Amino acid sequence: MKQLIIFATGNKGKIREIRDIITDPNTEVLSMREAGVSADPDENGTSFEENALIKARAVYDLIRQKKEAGTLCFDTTDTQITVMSDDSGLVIDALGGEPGIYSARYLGYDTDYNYKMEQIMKRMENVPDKERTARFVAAVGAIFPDGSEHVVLGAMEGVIARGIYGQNGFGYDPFFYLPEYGKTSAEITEEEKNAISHRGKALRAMLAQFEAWQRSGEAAQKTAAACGDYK
Ligand code: ITT
Repeated sequence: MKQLIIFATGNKGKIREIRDIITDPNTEVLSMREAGVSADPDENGTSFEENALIKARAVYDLIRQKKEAGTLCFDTTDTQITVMSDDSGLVIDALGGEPGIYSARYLGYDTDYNYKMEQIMKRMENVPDKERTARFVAAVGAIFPDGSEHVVLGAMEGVIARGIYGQNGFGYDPFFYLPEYGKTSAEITEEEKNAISHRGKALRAMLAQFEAWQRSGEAAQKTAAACGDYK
């Protein structure tokens, strides 16, 4: 059975990282647009976990409706579909956790990230180095092929720098300093970032849960077959 993961995101930076993290050759990853659906639900949850599930449910419902109507734009023969989502953000201790779940919307969704980072650095001008701690947090939500809902969290610790450095990554990476690398997360390679990132950790934990779910399904099938034999 082939595995198809439809990722409920419109963020190209996220999808690029997700594709690099999910390396199983039996698993195909499609963004929601590639799967022919576009959901933009109100992210009105109060936590990363709630918002991740809101996004996953919205895409799951659209896929189910299209499947029932026979209008899916991809072949589902011998394929199990899982919908996953990522709700993530930057949590800065000296700002009481801001921008947190509002990271994408902070100072306006379409506002240039250099401007957003400059404004945050201004607000933190007088914050001493040892109090500039922050973390990227990602909640990966998933709806497995049986409709069950799952969510896991990952975090990457760092420090808010006093300048903008590097071209890799996306969003707030250029001012997120990783002391163990002596670089920002926009200066390390994508491979290095995926190995330590909030998204990498949460996604790998979710894939492990998915594998456990698959194994329990196979075990249940074997038990049913054995009971059938007994009858
Ligand atoms: P989707 O909802 O379509 O997935 P989004 O960009 O709106 O895309 P979020 O609501 O989860 O996603 O907001 C996450 C924001 O947090 C993202 O836009 C960045 O500003 C920031 N962010 C999250 N992970 C990041 C990372 O690895 N590097 C830099 N910034 C990150």
